[in-house]
Amino acid sequence: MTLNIGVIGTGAIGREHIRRLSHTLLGSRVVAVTDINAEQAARVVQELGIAAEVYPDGHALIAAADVQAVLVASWGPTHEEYVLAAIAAGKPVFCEKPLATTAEGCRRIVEAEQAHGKRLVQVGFMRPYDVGYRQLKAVVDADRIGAPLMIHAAHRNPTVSEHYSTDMAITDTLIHEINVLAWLLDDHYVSAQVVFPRKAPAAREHLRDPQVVLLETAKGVRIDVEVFVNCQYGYDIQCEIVGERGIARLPEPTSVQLRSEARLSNEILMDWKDRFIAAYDVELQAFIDDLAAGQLTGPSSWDGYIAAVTADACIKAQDSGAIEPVTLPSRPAFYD
Ligand code: NAI
Ligand code: ISE
Repeated sequence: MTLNIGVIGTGAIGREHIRRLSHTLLGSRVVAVTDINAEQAARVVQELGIAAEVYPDGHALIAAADVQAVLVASWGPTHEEYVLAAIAAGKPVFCEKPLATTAEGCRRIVEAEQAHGKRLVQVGFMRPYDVGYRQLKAVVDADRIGAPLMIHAAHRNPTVSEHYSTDMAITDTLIHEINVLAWLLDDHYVSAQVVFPRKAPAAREHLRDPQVVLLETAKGVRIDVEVFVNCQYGYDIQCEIVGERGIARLPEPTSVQLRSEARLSNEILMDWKDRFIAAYDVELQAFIDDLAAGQLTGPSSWDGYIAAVTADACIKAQDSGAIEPVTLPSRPAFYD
């Protein structure tokens, strides 16, 4: 059976997802697209050679009779409205992160989904589908380094657009670590602090970059995440878990090792699209397959909600400089 998907937002990741849904994955086709930039939406349809109708807006797309599932890849502030509309229409929805830009917005989605009575939402947290993170988790779960004590992590982008603000380092960037590190440790956060080193010269005037986020978990694990979005040299994701009797590191992406010009070297990727290309394929294939099997199992709206609650504490900590508590509600049985 082929799942007919409508895609809202045909920008950087929207286009990538349309490509993989149309040409890489099994069991899906894109039958509808929309973007506030209608010309761009039409261009994407043409360039990717697909037979999708271009709709005037997201609500018309969600209502379309042939759209069986929705993928939201528009700007973050529009996500809540479209996810709620998809739930109201009883249609499954894959929503790129963030699920909503506020914890209250995520809460409204969680409540609407529970009122519907069945899971309809998967959030685009793809790192738990990345083979390197899965290997890391397998090492921890098999007790090969003892119980985790600390994590040292880094999320580095070569550069960001002029619209990127200091709080987006949390809501747009750190949000992936918030999700994947809790999943790795099978734990949740209890406090957050943010400290700012000397500012990088490449960072625009309004942006405080880099920043170091210090998280503490319920089991007492201490985590430092460096978020540095003007590092210039590459897109670089690092994660090292220090356990009671060993250390486990996230594998580097594979790259050809070069011996040339008196150097031994490996290339570093520049673009997030390439770093997690396989993980995006796997997460969306899981969405399609789970819907065919009748039950979503990937990152849920509850995961989106608790990530947003944690992000709120981090943003508060950016301003206060203090250690801020993270107070998470308990998980409803609906999301077990
Ligand atoms: P982008 O700016 O390249 O694309 C967003 C598109 O949404 C634009 O074409 C814009 O015209 C369109 N848009 C805005 N408001 C709309 C509306 N009301 N209706 C329809 N279209 C609308 O941004 P990008 O990088 O593609 O990011 C989109 C979302 O995906 C963001 O929430 C971002 O955080 C997330 N993202 C997730 C990634 C991941 O690793 N999971 C990677 C990159 C982005
Ligand atoms: C982007 O929005 C993403 O979600 C990427 O995965 C992330 O690594 C990057 O920093 C963000 O800008």
